[in-house]
Formats: sequence, structure tokens, C-alpha cells
Amino acid sequence: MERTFLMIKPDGVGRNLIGEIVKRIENKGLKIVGAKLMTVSEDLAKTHYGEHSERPFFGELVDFITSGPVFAMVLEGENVVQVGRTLVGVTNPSESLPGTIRGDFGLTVGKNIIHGSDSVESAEKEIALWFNSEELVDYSLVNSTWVY
Ligand code: 3AN
Repeated sequence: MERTFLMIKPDGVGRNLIGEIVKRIENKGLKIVGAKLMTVSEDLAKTHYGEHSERPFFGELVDFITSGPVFAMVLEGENVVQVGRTLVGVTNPSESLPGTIRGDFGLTVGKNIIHGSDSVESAEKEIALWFNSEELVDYSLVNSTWVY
């Protein structure tokens, strides 16, 4: 089953949006197979955003993501990379449609609430970077045949 990596950034955690965002993920029918509140080291931030290392905003990006706790998640589900990106919205929150996380809660590109892997390949890399295999849990969602 496909997996993706989502991470609520320090602005989302600081604004008490963890529950709101997790609710959207669960409502959509995606399964959370890993989740942790953590601080991000400078090394991890630089590796995660490595593809942007030459961009003028790189320093700002690393400072921001290490400025407070993030809530990192691994989700599982059919076509979950694409579905995750759809829930998140586009990079610039001011262009992201209402109904998306960035569209509903963000305003500026530097503080856009949440990260979501943009391809199956980057999801695999990011999951391996952020989680140990023992932090990922294999389970079945409660089956409606025995819940009343
Ligand atoms: P996305 O997070 O939608 O995949 P990327 O990978 O292009 O977007 O950018 C990674 C992160 O870099 C964004 N989430 C945003 O926080 C930051 N970023 C992108 N473009 C800018 C910009 N022009 N100025 C400041 N920060 C930016």
C-alpha cells in the first residue's frame, strides 16, 4: 500500500491545528501508521530541504522549521501521495483553494502550515529520513462488522 509523509510545521503546531489537520486526514479515510511531535535538528532540516539549498530563502526555511516542534506523520492509503497533496493544497497558501489545509489556514508561502511529499519517490526518501522502521505501526482499522 502506498505511503506518504506529512509534517505539520511549527506555525501549524503553534496555532493548535494538529487536531484539525488529523481530523481531515481521518475523515478522508487515510490511515496514520506513524506520528510524533518532535523538534527538528539543523542537520535534519538541511537534509529534508536539500533540493532548495541554493534558493535565497533556504536559510529562512531552515530557521523556521527548527524554530519549534513539528508533528510528523506517515499515512497509508490508495494513491495517498496525490491525495495528501490535494488535502494540503498548493505551495502558496494565498493561491490554495478554500477546503485545503493551506487554503483554509495559511496566508504566506514562508509559513504554509504543513509539508506533504510531492511524489512516491520523495515520500519513500522522506519517510526513511524522518522515521525508524520500528516507529511505523502495522495494524488494521477497526472493522465495522464488530463496532456497533
Ligand atoms: P511544497 O511544500 O508545496 O512542496 P516546495 O517544495 O516548492 O513546496 O517548497 C518547500 C518549502 O519552501 C515550502 N513549503 C515553503 O515553506 C518554502 N518556500 C517555497 N517557496 C518559497 C519562497 N518563495 N519564499 C519562502 N519560502 C518558500
